[in-house]
Amino acid sequence: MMKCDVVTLFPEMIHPVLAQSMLKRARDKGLLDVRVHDLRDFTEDKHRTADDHPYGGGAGMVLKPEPIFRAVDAIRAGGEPLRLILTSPQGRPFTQQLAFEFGGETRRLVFICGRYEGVDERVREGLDPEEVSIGDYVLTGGELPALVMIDAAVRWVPGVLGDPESAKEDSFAGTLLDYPHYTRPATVRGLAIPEVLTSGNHEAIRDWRRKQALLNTLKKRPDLLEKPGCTDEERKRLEELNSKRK
Ligand code: JCE
Repeated sequence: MMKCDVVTLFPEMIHPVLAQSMLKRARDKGLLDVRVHDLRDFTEDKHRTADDHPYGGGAGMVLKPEPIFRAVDAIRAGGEPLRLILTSPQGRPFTQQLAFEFGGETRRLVFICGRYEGVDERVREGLDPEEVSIGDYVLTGGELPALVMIDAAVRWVPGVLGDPESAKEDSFAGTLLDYPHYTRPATVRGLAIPEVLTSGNHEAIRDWRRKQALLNTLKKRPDLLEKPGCTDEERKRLEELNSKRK
């Protein structure tokens, strides 16, 4: 069971994503508990102001600290241990390793989503959240990163994927990219599927897929093959394949 909270000025960005496909099914099965908190509910002025101009001047707005502090206080009041995560382009990179960690986390994962120019720096000082980035590009806020992290993490919660092997076998779980997949029809617009897949020879299919995964990785992401997680067997097969290529 994965438990999380999303603290956001835009709860309507979160809800529809949670209501579809795997995330919906995980929630229906009781394997994912997500609570979405509207920052405006933690404001105290008539206009429910959650942002303000930056001290020192300059363009843009900054999320006010108090609504964020109050939202986290309210979550803390539930009494469960928390793991606070601030989504930010300055954060440590989100990886499959961290997705796996989040998926097995027993504490509630609290995603604090920034907006505009970001959050008041005292949120970092006061809450000391882990700062995590989903990649080296700037977004308009932390909602999509929070959803990306929840989506990647929930796959590691036992029972979420139909087949427990799926999480492991998918691309990036090891160091290799995936092999090509095909479904019916056997021929479409003159494009046929590889014959081996209809041979019924499971050993041949396994070999073919392994080889395709290696070739795919070599062609599209050769950098992945430099990584230590690549097994010696994979490296050896790769050198063989490489030497046979013209
Ligand atoms: C965010 C902004 C930097 C000025 C809150 C961006 C995460 N991997 C990521 N890319 N972008 C984000 C992210 C997360 C939260 C916020 N911004 C926009 N970022 C400098 C403005 C505001």
